[in-house]
Amino acid sequence: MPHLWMFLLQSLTPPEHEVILIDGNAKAMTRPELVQFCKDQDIGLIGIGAMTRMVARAYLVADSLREAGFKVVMGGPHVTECPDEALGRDGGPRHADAIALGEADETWPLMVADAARGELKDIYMPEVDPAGNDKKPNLQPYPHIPWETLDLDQFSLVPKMLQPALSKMGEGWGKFFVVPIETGRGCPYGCEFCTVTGFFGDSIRFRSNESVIEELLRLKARAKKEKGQIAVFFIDDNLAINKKRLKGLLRDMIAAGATLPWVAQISANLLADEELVDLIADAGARWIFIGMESIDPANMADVNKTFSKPANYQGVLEGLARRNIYAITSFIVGMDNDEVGVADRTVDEIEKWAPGLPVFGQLTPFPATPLYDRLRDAGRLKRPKHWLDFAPFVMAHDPLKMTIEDAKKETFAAWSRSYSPERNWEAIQAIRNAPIDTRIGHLVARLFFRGIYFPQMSKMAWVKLLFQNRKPILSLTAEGLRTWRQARKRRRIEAREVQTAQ
Ligand code: B12
Ligand code: SF4
Repeated sequence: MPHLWMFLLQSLTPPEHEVILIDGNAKAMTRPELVQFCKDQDIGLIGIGAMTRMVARAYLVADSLREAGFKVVMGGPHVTECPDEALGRDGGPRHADAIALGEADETWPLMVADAARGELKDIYMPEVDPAGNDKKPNLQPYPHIPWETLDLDQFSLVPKMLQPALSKMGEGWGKFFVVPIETGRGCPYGCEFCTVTGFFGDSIRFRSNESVIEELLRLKARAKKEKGQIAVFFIDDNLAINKKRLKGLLRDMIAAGATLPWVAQISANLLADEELVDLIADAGARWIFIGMESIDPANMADVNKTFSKPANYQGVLEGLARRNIYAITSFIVGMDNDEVGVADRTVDEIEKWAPGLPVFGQLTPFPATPLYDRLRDAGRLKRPKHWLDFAPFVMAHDPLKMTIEDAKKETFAAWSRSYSPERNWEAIQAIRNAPIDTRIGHLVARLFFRGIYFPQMSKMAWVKLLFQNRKPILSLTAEGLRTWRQARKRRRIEAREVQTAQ
């Protein structure tokens, strides 16, 4: 899925400048290739955005580009939280000529204009109100992102080698895009590990329903033109943070026919409302991402997330599953009350619920979060700048009741159990009454989600995976073909009946 900020800032760029977007996840280039590309294109200013997770790589890219003489500006959550690092004011090397702190909707055009005049400053930050708080963009009006004309090819999720074969199967199979859209910003909940409340603020700003619907309708038209599928990821941190507003938006979407398949993040406490879940289903939702974090209420209290009650998780998932919506359930390993065996305890519980796509991370102290400060003050940070020394699934601090190595093993165990061929078969069996396309979508999603932890980067890895999961694949393929043939037969009979009647 592409990152929204690139498209957003492109739309906010003064019109006399051309913007070229490259997503480092979708279009892999070596650093020399990137430098050459920028020279060939005669690029005047380079903007790089990165989360903490990928900032070390972003710095390397920035260093190569600056060495080649390009001006580099950086923005996004990490540089906002660690501005001195990017500017080399913490004793380390300098990586950026300038940085944008916080939301850059209003500062980006200024940066571009200053760069064009050769007067780039070091730091750009939003204006401050009399109380000393950042003035946040109110999202009304919202910039026009020209989805109808943008080149989305680098983001098709259908592998290139499969596109010709899949296109022959009919409309909608050759290309599949997931497009990020926001309807609001901000979250007041302040979970201890999260950067969102600090970055976007605790007051929420919403776009107008009309502006969201207008964007959805343009995407729907684009999907039709491409003869492909477009799904939307509503990237709001908690789409249902204001239930009344969301109900209004969903009703308006349904009335306007602006109902593409979509995914959104919503916390479990807001999903007990039957009317809301009905509207979510009617408006096209397929998957809801829920930050469940832990099945242990003591852990939830430790991270200031008691509003989300593990005792309610099963009911919430079943309410969604009754409407053929499934959940991506996110868990954190290595919380302070976790002990060895937490993976099995958690997965035992998950397997009692309607199946979803569980993902397991580890408690990670992101800079400028209350969690970071608490662990630093308690002297528990083992790698205080873990992002410069990134190690996958190796915690940066000592958990209280197990070791860093234990947490690594527990994470491995949770992923292995949750995506084993046996579990995949069980999950598909558990939803055997759901429509066939929902079940196929579920299986495909399970095979891809496994790759978050077990990278599946070669054809061989995929062949092996498909072979191991042949049982559900063959069973769903046979049923799918039967359903397709029956539908074709029915259509032919209906056509003949119409002809006879005429
Ligand atoms: C969508 C999303 C994802 C998607 C990313 C897919 C994609 N390609 O977009 C998914 C679900 C896959 C994902 C995964 C992860 N995510 Co995420 N994600 C988000 C989310 C919800 C929305 C991002 C967004 O579009 N925001 C809206 C735009 C407008 O805001 P923005 O990106 O910050 O951009 C603004 C400014 O920052 C600035 N800006 C940004 N970049 C640049 C660059 C330049 C040059 C300039 C001038 C300005 C600028 O201008 C923009 C306009 O104001 C954010 C939370 C949030 N609300 O932002 C978390 C968030 C970014 N994710 C976060 C995390 C931790 C992760 C994971 C590491 C989680 C995990 N444990 O696996 C993974 C990492 C995945 C990876 N390796 O890439 C953290 C990052 C914290 C940090 N300090 O880095 C966030 C902030 C959430 C949180 N709870 O704290 N994520
Ligand atoms: S509810 Fe989600 S976005 Fe809001 S503070 Fe908690 S983890 Fe962050």
